[in-house]
Amino acid sequence: MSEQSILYDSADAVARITLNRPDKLNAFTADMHGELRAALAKVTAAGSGIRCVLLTGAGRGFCAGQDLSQRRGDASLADLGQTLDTLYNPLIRALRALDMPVICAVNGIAAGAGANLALAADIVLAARSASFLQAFAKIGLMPDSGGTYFLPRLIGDARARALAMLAERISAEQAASWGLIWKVVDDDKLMDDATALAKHLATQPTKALAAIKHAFNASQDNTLDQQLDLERDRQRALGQSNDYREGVAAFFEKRPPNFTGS
Ligand code: LHQ
Repeated sequence: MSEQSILYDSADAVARITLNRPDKLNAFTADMHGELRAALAKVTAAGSGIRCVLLTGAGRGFCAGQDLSQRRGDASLADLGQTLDTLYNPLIRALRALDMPVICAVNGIAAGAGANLALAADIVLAARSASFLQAFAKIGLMPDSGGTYFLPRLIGDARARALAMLAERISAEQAASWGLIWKVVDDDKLMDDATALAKHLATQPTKALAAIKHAFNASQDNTLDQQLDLERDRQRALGQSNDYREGVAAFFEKRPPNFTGS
């Protein structure tokens, strides 16, 4: 691989992963999937010390989904189910399963699988000039990479169906006002704000944040009874953590807690 299509750097327990094919609005190639998998493996490697992931894109786009130049002519007849099974679905599952928060800083257009990759994150910030597009129907496809799961849960069935069927682009402001994302920030503030947020989260009780993440993931499908049981089990485990002990001690000593993520 000559050009790296994924950039990885880490500081202060935050791993920043940057989609890096700016000329193609960071559209996904198979190589890029491989590099992204390798980056996530670095995050989860024993002793990495990483406690938060920040995902963003290089250039004027966040991600334009699948690179369609790899799907022209006869290649368009390739088995898309296999592509999803081997590339996109493992990626979405890996991000959702990660035992730490994933922040997504959407710096520009997020289209197709790129939009749904962003929605798989725990907290999504978008630049004011960014936009979201379920582009699939424009090329004869349906939303994938979790789009049909995330969209109705985040913004309701009516808006989700229309977005998917009409393939209409919505602004970051619209996305925030519908509850599709956490918030919109000025373009020139996006990376500073997202980095500050990620650094902050990396100082927080990582096990508790992971439990919060998994509990909210599960609550999408669970009954109240199941959720109460899950909360009991996860809280029981958190009650044995160093960070819980530290949090209570810090409260009584009237000082800020020093959470280690253990
Ligand atoms: C691209 C792409 C792109 C290649 C921009 N590919 N070059 C999963 C399983 C397997 C197969 C199928 O798909 C999936 C999941 C999916 O993601 S399907 C959906 C795929 N994505 C799309 O359909 C979006 C296609 N792109 C667009 O509609 C536009 O480019 C958007 C609306 C994203 C941005 O429009 P503009 O801001 O006007 O930029 P542009 O169109 O001029 O793009 C800039 C360059 O990026 C351009 O290259 P060029 O060499 O002409 O400067 C585009 O060809 C290239 N590019 N998206 N997906």
